[in-house]
Amino acid sequence: MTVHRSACPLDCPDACSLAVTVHEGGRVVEITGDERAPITNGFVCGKVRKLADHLYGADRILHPMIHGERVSWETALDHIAAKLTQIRDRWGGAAILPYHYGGSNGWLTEGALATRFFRRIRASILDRTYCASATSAAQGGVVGAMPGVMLEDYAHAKLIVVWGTNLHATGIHLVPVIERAREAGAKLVVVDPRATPLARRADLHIPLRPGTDLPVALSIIHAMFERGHADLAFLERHAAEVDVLRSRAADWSLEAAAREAAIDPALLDRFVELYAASSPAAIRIGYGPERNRNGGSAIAAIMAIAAVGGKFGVRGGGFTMSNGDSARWKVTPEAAIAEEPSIVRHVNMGNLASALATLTDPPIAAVFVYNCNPAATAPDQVAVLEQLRRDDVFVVCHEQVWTDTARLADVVLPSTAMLEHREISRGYGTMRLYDARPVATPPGEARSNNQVFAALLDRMGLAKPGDPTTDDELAAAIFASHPAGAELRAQLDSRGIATPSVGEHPIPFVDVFPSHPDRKIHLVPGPLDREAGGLYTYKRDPATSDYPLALISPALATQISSTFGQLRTAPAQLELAAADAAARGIANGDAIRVWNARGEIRCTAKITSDLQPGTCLLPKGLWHKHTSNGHTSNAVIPEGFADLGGQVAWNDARVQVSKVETQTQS
Ligand SMILES: Nc1nc2c(c(=O)[nH]1)N[C@H]1C(S)=C(S)[C@@H](COP(=O)(O)OP(=O)(O)OC[C@H]3O[C@@H](n4cnc5c(=O)[nH]c(N)nc54)[C@H](O)[C@@H]3O)O[C@H]1N2
Ligand SMILES: Nc1nc2c(c(=O)[nH]1)N[C@H]1C(S)=C(S)[C@@H](COP(=O)(O)OP(=O)(O)OC[C@H]3O[C@@H](n4cnc5c(=O)[nH]c(N)nc54)[C@H](O)[C@@H]3O)O[C@H]1N2
Ligand code: SF4
Ligand SMILES: [Mo]
Repeated sequence: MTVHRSACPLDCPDACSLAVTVHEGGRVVEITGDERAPITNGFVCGKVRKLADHLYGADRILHPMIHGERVSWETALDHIAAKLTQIRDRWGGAAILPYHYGGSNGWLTEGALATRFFRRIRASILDRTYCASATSAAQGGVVGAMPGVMLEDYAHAKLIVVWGTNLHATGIHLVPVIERAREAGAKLVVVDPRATPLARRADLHIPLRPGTDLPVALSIIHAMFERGHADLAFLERHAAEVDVLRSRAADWSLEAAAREAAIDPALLDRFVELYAASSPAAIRIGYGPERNRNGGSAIAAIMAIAAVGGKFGVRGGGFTMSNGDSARWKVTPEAAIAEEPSIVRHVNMGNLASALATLTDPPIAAVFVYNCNPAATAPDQVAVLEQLRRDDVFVVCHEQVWTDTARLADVVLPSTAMLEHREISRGYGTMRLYDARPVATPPGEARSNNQVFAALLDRMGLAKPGDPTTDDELAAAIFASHPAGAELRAQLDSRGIATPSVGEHPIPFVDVFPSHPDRKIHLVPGPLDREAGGLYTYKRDPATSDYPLALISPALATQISSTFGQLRTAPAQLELAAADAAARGIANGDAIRVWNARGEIRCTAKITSDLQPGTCLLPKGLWHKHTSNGHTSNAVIPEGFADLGGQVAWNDARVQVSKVETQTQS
């Protein structure tokens, strides 16, 4: 047995540093957290502790397959190259759509040779809008690449606001830091439609209706100005467009916002007073507020609260969203890709079904899926499945396990997993960068993304002399193009982990500033104002009398989106409030249907006191096998977008629910 240092590249803010015990034969036997990253603090989540079940489980794809028949890699790659060449000759490269998202958060397996390949065949460009695109747009416009409050620094806060994130599932390493802060007297506020584990223990829980963060945040801003709680000195010195923000917030009294959010206005009043009185105050902004029609404006308004309150400039004060794009890294795989992007058709990934159904000139004739499981994770699932199953659409899926998408693909290629390939990755919560070498032997014939795309570049005559092509060459090209590449390389070589040049704990507005030329926080940035067609303009709830219930689909503790879903045996349960169940004659455990004009889900009901009447919940990432009709929450999620970034509006689904009379045997 050998113990190797590694890192977790999964789509999770924590980016744990790992200690991996590997058997002589290259088989992973144990994974724990190590101490290199202070936030990991020696422990990892249950998902990664049990990674061996994923790596060596019965669902692992071991060999290339064409239409269910095992073939050699040579045959599979020849077939793909021939089909793609045929399609390109007939319609041009834009008839080919790469489809990829969160399976891999590193620069060697997301980007790199896949990007080079699709750029060189001039394929349609996928706009990656499943997640964080409204948030990134808002963050880019308001503060640019300024890092937020470091997770470790929440220990210094006297007030912690957890806004739209369920940390017990999706950011477990912040939980003990918050507990420590509370032991030292910090107050905790949670803004979430659901009574999450933290909300249940909070000093204040604001259970707002999904999609109403915008009026809630604007009303808080308005009240802070009106009550003299705005930090005018900070705003004067460090903020732009203060008056525009103030006038746009003036439409929202606490009462008006509370009505929209279906909450008691006294809760908002308490928020304002508590927030104004507390410093340092940190807001941990999650992805809950972005996934609706108002998402971009909502995130911008929440960030603006911290500026109006003047909460920056002290350790533990301000907000944290994503630190992934922080300018402090400036690590990009562009040099390694060695191919400039060109102007080709863009397709929003949330429009997969309609793009396949309606695009002509050229149509989409091939979909190449990697790092993604759209059959389980895309919106408008019923239409997506129908389109992907068409005989005249060629679907390739490069995957680790037999996902719902792999099962419907024409060609399936087995992929390596984390620990089996080299990966350069960084956290989007913590500011740590890793270079993790392969430590485990891939089972079967699994190959990495770069191996697959290198072979296709060769076969289609697209490789150029001097291209960096192996993982080692790609890694070298990435660091060679970085201004501080040598320094990062030295840190990585000694400990496998690097910290940015600004240090591990920069304080916003002391050590780091917004990356705009004036170094100010922009409260109503022009580009965002134009993109949103008026930033902070509230769009009302899409509920109708036919479909009155808001369906939210947050993360499961046991999976990362749909990843690891093959290991779940428990069937899906729709959580709903007792009043909504009673009004429909539904009891706990009853078989139900959940539907709207897009689709229907058959599952069972779970009555909960965690939700307010009017909101129900079916988690994201379930697989077809988890419901009795093979559809998941995605079947009732329409193709709809937030006001910024083309972000999919997951939580704008509105549904009706009814009991299914079970057939009695005669
Ligand atoms: N265990 C686990 N960890 C994960 C993931 C996973 O699937 N499982 N997924 C990873 C990925 S891809 C992501 S994007 C992150 C997501 O992590 P989070 O930011 O935690 O996002 P969600 O789980 O989508 O939802 C978080 C909370 O937002 C609430 N919410 C829903 N709608 C609204 C709203 O309109 N306003 C407000 N204020 N709250 C709302 C939900 O009730 C939920 O408690 O986690 C990452 N980490
Ligand atoms: N209903 C609903 N649906 C949602 C959301 C929601 O809020 N509600 N939120 C969404 C969010 S936040 C996200 S991030 C998306 C995520 O959606 P997806 O991008 O589909 O992410 P996963 O479900 O994690 O699936 C990723 C797949 O990539 C594979 N993979 C991992 N590493 C590699 C690799 O190196 N090579 C290859 N070829 N494959 C690899 C994994 O095995 C896994 O099957 O889902 C979205 N779907
Ligand atoms: S998924 Fe998140 S918590 Fe789990 S090991 Fe990876 S980084 Fe750590
Ligand atoms: Mo995500």
